[in-house]
Amino acid sequence: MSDQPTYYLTTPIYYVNDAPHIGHAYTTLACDVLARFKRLDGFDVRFLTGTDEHGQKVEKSAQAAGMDPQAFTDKVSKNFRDLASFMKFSHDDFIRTTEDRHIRACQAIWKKLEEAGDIYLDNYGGWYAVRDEAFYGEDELTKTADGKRIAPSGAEVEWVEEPSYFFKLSAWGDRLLAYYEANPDFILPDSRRNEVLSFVKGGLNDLSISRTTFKWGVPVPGNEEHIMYVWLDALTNYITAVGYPETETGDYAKYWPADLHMVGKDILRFHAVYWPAFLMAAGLEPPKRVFAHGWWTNEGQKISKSTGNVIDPIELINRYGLDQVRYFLLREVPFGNDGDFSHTAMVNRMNGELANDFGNLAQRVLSMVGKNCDGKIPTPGTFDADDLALLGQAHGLLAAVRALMDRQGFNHALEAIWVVIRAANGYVDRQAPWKLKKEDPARMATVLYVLAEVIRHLALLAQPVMPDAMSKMLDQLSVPTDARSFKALGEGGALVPGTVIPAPEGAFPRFLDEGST
Ligand code: ME8
Repeated sequence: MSDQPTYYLTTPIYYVNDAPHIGHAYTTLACDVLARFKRLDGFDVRFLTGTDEHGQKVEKSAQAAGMDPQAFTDKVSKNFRDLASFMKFSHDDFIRTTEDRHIRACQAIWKKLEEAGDIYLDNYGGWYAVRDEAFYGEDELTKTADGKRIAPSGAEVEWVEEPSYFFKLSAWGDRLLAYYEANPDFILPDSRRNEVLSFVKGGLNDLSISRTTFKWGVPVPGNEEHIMYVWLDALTNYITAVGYPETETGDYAKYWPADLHMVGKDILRFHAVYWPAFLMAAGLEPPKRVFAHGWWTNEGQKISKSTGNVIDPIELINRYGLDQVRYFLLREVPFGNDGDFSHTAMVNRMNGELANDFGNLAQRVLSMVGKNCDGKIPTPGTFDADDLALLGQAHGLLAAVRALMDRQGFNHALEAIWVVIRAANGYVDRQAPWKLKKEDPARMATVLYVLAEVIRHLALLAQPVMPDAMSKMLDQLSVPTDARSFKALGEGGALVPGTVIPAPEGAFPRFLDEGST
């Protein structure tokens, strides 16, 4: 077996009740950036995404569309795959819960839970929100003026009464708390961890894990009157995709436990409470981390179909460009917090940070190399203190960015890169290489070399967020494609003087606002 370290990360699998929107694109984007970062940093990465195709919510949506549920899920799931390719997501696998491999894995984990004595048959009577596919206690609900009961998520609940299998979740509270205690970074950010801790400390009820009143799901092994609760089915996708029930060899042995389940804050409880309890009960290891990010609003409004303000990621990208949107989404908000999308904020970041700060830096430097150095990487002389300070900042960047990415601090990682971009712009202004052409060409060569080398660092490190623009920038520095991993940031990777570079082309156009909203 190779000793290359592995990194297994997953997105939620999205319900196929509706078209993908910016929220779905955001979670998968964050994972894509991390997957690309880890690959460039030498890891054997497995990046999983997919669609959650069973359950009452999907069944109802299929009925509303007048379609058979399988035909309906085939159609909607394709929209998610199309978005993934449009956004150039680099997932290694796209799982659909209607696949045979998944049905096998679900039935296998069910049997393990049953053998372990963690499942019993009883009757369920309680409140259920189809929109959330979740059960709620009476004390969690509020009543509207017209007498409807509403879950904390805003979803309407209905009374459900039927025979049901239960999972003995109540028996797992102490073991979950011990797991959280032993693994302080299991739930990030910390504020979310505290929420989960107090939920579990408040005592856990057994969980209804089967339904009998509809059919669109995985049959319970041994009692086909029941289908498995859609969340037990859905969560199992994370092990299906690494070959469960085969655990001794193959991908499971290689990649499990997952390094990261990335989720939105709405579904943290399922991932940080139910899922590790299911896994421990089945004798399997829990994942290493669940990160719950925040919620996007649109110009201050909750994104919802009923208000008609759903942001279509494809429209956004057609308007602003893929890398620009990728950058904005991860730069605008401290990852974990809620964020508000606005066209003004988007255009400001595109023009200020991409076109001005970074784009101009590269454009100015590369044009000077083109004009004043015969289009070749110049040969530097001895570096002075100003040169060494800037080079030192660039050389320190990988370690800083890596530490931030390891805690999913995307915006901080981008800020760290921009600190060096701004420092490089300050250096250009101070050193004024355009003046040196006549006065001191040898010094000009040194200054332009330092700048080209710093731009190489910046472009390499920004690749995960903006793969196309950075590939273009690295092409313009004639960095060979096999010298674009982070290994090239170490010794021996520096630009080779004399290398011919092509005529420069802007990586980031300025966005001219044509009276947008
Ligand atoms: O919950 N802002 O699927 P789902 C940020 N099938 N992220 C958002 C968002 C917004 N406004 N809206 C959606 C499910 N998301 C289950 C998951 S996993 C085993 C099963 C993102 O289609 C965010 O990641 O409702 C959220 O957790 C997810 O989409 C919910 O997707």
